[in-house]
Amino acid sequence: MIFDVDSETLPREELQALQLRRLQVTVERCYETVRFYREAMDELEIKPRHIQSLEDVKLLPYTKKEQLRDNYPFGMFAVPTDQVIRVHASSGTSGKPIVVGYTRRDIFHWSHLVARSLSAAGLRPGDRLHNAYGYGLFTGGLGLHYGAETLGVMAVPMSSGQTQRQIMLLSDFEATALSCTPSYALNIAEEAESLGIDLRKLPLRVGLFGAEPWSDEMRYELESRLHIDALDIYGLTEMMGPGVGIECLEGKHGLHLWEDHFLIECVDVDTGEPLPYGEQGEIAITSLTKEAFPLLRFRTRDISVLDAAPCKCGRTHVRMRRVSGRSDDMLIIRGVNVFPTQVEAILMRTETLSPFYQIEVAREGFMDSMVINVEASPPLYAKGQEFMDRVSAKVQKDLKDFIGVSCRVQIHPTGTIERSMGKAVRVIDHRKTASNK
Ligand code: DLL
Repeated sequence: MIFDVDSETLPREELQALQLRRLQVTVERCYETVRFYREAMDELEIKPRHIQSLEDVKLLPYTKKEQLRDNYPFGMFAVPTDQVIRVHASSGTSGKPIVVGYTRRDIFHWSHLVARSLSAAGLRPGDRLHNAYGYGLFTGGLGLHYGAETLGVMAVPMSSGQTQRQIMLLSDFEATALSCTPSYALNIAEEAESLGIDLRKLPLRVGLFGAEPWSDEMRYELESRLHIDALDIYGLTEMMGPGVGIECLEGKHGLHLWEDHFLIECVDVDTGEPLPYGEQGEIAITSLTKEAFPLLRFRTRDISVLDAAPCKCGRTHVRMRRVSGRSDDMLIIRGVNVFPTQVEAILMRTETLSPFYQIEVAREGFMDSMVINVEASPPLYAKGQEFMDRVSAKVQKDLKDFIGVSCRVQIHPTGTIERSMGKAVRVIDHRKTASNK
């Protein structure tokens, strides 16, 4: 069953005609009501009437995160604040966050798109969603919550933390779906195992994991430890929050991005030139229905590939390959580009290692160095140092062969790497801290 069958299976020509109408309205709204856009478009000598086809999106200015930050807190709002019924904010670790606003209609659309996403993941009225995304300014908690209610699913507003209590309630309330970051799901699985609770015996059927990059190897790990289908859900505060796209249960390969509400481009990270389907680049998104916080060509910094091939589920919306990482999280180690998810995939193919890891990067003299700290599985640790040395040598070789970078792999006892409650910190880059001093 498809929740919103007319919109989700719209033939592409009709979908594009709808996108164009909505793009024209959005551009008009931005130009008339947001000073930043009026100035940016005037500078390019572009008026709303110049947008006559979807191709014309290329005429519009990009929007970058820094520009949103410069307009803190409400400078990018396209409606008077008395029409804004909710705000959220990005989790910026330093400086001011990016604040986004929603009108009543925005909240309606967001709830609807999350309901659509949950439905694509196989949820139906009668299901119970244990929602362990954080509630608050972060969009994960309330975003999933409203979507569940809209679909008619019971929402359990757990938020993150208190892992033992989460496990008790997951089991007592007989949740059929779990939503949280993949790293927190792993934390829950590990804690349950240490308490002797077998989560695989619960009615839990599906996991909605996102808000951070993760690998297919992590998917297999979570699927086998929790006995569920683990699906990838994508979104970002600037566009509304979770529910911009999701993998469907049938395809489980690429995330459908809801193109009736978002115009998706993939662009060259350096030049900003639009790229054809199938090429890897940065995802840029234009909102098509948002009232309070419309954005034109927002540069997400997320690196992926778009795929327009039809999906066996029948949905016609373009699919985005699992995000490999953010352009600003990409490590450049002695000239080689490395995403933490690539390292994750190799660590997780090594059975004797546990899936908890952190990457440390530093500069030694003129050379970058990368150390991968990873935990041993208890049986590996019990085998002693010599055996662990052999495993780390093997992983070092795999990393060199598959990613092309030499690094040191340090294996630690179980439980020594920090567990995540939300978005995991995968990289500690001492080069950045050193240059900030
Ligand atoms: O993380 C919204 C969200 C909540 C998405 C719950 C999914 C589930 P932000 O905190 O603004 O919003 O972070 C957005 O997180 O640009 C990506 O870099 C990353 N991200 C989000 N989903 C995924 C995913 C929420 N499925 C930023 N895979 C985005 C990889 C993801 N990265």
